Amino acid sequence: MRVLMTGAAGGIGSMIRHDLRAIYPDLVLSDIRTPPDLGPDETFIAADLTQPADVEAALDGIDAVAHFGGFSVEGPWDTILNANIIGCYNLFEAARKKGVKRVVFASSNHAMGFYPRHQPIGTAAVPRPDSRYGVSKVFGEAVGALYADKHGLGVLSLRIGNVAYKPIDKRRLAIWLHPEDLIQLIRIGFEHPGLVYEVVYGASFNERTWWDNTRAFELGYRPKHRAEDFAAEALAAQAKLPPDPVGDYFQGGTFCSDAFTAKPPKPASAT
Ligand code: 15L
Repeated sequence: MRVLMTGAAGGIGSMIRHDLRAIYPDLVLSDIRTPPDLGPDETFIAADLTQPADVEAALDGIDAVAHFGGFSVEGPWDTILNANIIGCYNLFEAARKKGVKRVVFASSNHAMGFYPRHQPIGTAAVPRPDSRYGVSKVFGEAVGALYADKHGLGVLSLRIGNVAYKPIDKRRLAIWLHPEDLIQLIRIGFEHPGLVYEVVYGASFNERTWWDNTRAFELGYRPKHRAEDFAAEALAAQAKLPPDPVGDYFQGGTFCSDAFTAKPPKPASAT
């Protein structure tokens, strides 16, 4: 299987690209900028997601795409529009034209960030994005579903929590995703037979989770990493953070409190 990873120069790309290449030796990396530590044995093609011709050239001869390209946090509308909305559309359209079979789309927990932490949600919950960034992820999931149903691409949308080697605060104890568990989810997206369109949460084995990830388990996901092993460290780090009544209430954290002008939520115990 010839695999392309977009966003290869980003944080997640740097964490997983070597392990991904051990599984898919023909891995092609792509980004708008060259990864600074690109090795001589890695294949890289520069592509600006806003340029359809660039994206089509990157997808030439590719069977499966891990789409991690775009802007990975909240940003100005122009940035989100170009990198995450136009860029994502260009990716799926190029995948259709080039006969790509599978796309794993890096969606985000921020598509659902305005659910309170005390309200567990599954993959069928209505989107409640917490930012322009979150809106772009809802858009990407919708484009993925369209291209799966209308054009027969197999698409897996991963609503990723926080990819890191360990959870760094209380919120991350609920949403953490170890890079190895992320690779397992990408493999499901590429290899699960008969996959049409699926949404799953990108989370490791987190006992404090807010998400019902039954569908991921049905597809064969067995996370190996357990957030609670780092609980003492993460809670000590949390204790040093200033209180954030909005961010601490909602699943999306600071993405919710940033530029928040609505009525502040009542604490969970009072609702
Ligand atoms: C994301 O979607 C971001 O890409 C990442 O930088 C983190 O902010 C993460 O969510 C998170 O919620 O911790």
